Amino acid sequence: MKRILVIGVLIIAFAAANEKRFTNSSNDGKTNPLLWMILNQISGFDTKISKLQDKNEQVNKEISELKLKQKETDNNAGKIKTINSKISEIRKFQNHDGNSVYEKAISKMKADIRNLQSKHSNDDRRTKQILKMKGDVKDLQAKHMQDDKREKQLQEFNQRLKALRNDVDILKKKDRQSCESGWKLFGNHCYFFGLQKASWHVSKRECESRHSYLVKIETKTENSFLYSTLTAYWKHETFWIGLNDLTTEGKFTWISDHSSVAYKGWDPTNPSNSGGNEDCTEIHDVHWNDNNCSRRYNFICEKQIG
Ligand SMILES: [Ca+2]
Ligand SMILES: [Ca+2]
Ligand SMILES: [Ca+2]
Repeated sequence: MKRILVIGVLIIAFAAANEKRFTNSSNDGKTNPLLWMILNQISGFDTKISKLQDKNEQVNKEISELKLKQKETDNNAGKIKTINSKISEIRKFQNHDGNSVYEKAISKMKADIRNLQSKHSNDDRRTKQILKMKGDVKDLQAKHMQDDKREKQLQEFNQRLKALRNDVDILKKKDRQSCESGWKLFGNHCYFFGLQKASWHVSKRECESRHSYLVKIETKTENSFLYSTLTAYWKHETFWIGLNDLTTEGKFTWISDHSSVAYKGWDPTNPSNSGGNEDCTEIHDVHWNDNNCSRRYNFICEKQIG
């Protein structure tokens, strides 16, 4: 519209100039008020046109700037569209099967973590159990070693005890095989030679006070032992023995068990019962002889060993 208005004003001005040239070429317009008014208007229009042109340039400049902004906006819109497209793709991908692959992956990872934690926890528990078992085994080994040590000590103790018992048995055996001081051993019997002269009955009591009896000579070897001892120590000494016929004349028995005489070591002329009063028996040199019981002789006691 502004352009049309400007063009119209220019046409009117051109027409007015032609009219001035053809009507009065010597008049500068002051003589023609209409022309002067038109010229003033044209001048005003020129000013306005100039302003309009300036404004038009400014508008064009703004339009250019707007176009640049529009282009930039369009570019941004393209980018946004691309981003939205990608977002859409991602959402579509995420919504696949109603569950996210990532969520699945995360769930799987969480499950793995839980499993690992559980396994780790189990491992810890097993480790603790193993450590405890190792400790128990160590304690048992130590206890076993102590038991072994005690067992060895016990075995050594038992061996020493056994050795001591053997020693005791040997000593007992020796003791059984030996006679107390002042007694002589023959076989498994001990013999005491009493060198204090006394009657047969006193001698008998002397033996009894020594937990023994007047000797009972049962064998030739026992008789030989007595003979050899008497010959070696008390040659020609006389000793009472346990044989007597106090109960029944002529029937000799041993005082220790009242058994009849079996082995006999009589002197060839005895028993003689000389004077009708020889009921006790003594031994001298190598023979027995019945003699008066009141006579005072040495005596021989006998007891079983042990
Ligand atoms: Ca005897
Ligand atoms: Ca007699
Ligand atoms: Ca006689």
